[in-house]
Amino acid sequence: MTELNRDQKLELYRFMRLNRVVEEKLVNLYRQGKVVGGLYRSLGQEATSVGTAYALRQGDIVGPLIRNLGVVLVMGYSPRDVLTQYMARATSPSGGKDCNLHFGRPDRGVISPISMLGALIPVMAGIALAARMQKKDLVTMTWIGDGGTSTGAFHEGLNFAAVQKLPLVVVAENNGWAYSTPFQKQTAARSLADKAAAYGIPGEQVDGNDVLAVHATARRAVDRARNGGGPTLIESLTYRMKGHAEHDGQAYVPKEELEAWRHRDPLERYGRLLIESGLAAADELAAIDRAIGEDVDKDVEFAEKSPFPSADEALKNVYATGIPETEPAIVRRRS
Ligand SMILES: Cc1ncc(C[n+]2csc(CCOP(=O)(O)OP(=O)(O)O)c2C)c(N)n1
Ligand SMILES: [Mg+2]
Repeated sequence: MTELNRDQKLELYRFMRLNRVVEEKLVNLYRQGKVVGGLYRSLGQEATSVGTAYALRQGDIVGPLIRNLGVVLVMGYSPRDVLTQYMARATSPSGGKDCNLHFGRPDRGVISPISMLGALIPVMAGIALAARMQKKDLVTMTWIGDGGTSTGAFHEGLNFAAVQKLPLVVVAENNGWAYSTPFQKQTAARSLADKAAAYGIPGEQVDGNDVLAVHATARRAVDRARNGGGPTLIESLTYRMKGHAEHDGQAYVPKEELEAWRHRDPLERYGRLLIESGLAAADELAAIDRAIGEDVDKDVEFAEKSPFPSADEALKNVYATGIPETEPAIVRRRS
């Protein structure tokens, strides 16, 4: 495995900052009633999204969850698309027909994030199987919360991927809570990584607030998948610093627990590491932060000035019409 160079390490910082700034702007817009629907934050979890997705390369395919803003930013989504989408504007990727991160980008290898917990694992296993049948060299990656690991789809998908030795990486993001259910009430297992043994695949646990450790672990799993070694289950230990969504005041979360995790903020921690290791000067990081803030402000302005869709657009692009121009490749191979 090759070490990340300085530019790549700074890029990780940039993506984590971008992840945080876009969400902070969204909170302001939410409080002004300008976000349509819920706002699902990833405060404190940015290192997990960014560090894992950064281990992939062009051509790989991801199935993120709505809390994985950092993943889609790494995969090339623009903050402008994210902001207009959250605000249901006509200029958004779905033309204002859907909200939050419910939009895919096949050209960027992103399957639309959905809300049916666990269902992405069989979907991504299926994509990995189809890719193998088409002799395409690609790895698939998906994310699941601690709560989502209790679903039947998690078990079925992971078991199938393991038996078929599919190139799939599953990142179990253990942030301590599934809405108001704490980890101890979610599973009797000691850890989510332990569950890998039942499927006969490697399970690795990583400090989810240490972006370099997350990246190294994901990179190992991606390399294993690419080299025919099958799936890996990564458990990223992190913490949900906000409620389930912006409307949830998380009154059920013990204050001391929240306070303890506040000191482990992944972005502050990584910024300190970059400075202390001499990789970046404090004013260099401050300049990155400033530039991101200014860019995102422009995108917020664009989104605010964008119109809502007009009524006559309501039924456009809702249903597929006609026969797709390209047949699925598997059908083509038979003829
Ligand atoms: C199959 C299914 N069951 C229930 C829900 C409702 N639901 C959405 S998010 C959520 C909690 C998820 O917790 P977790 O998997 O730990 O992810 P986190 O929110 O912590 O990122 C629930 C119960 C759903 N979307 N899909
Ligand atoms: Mg959770």
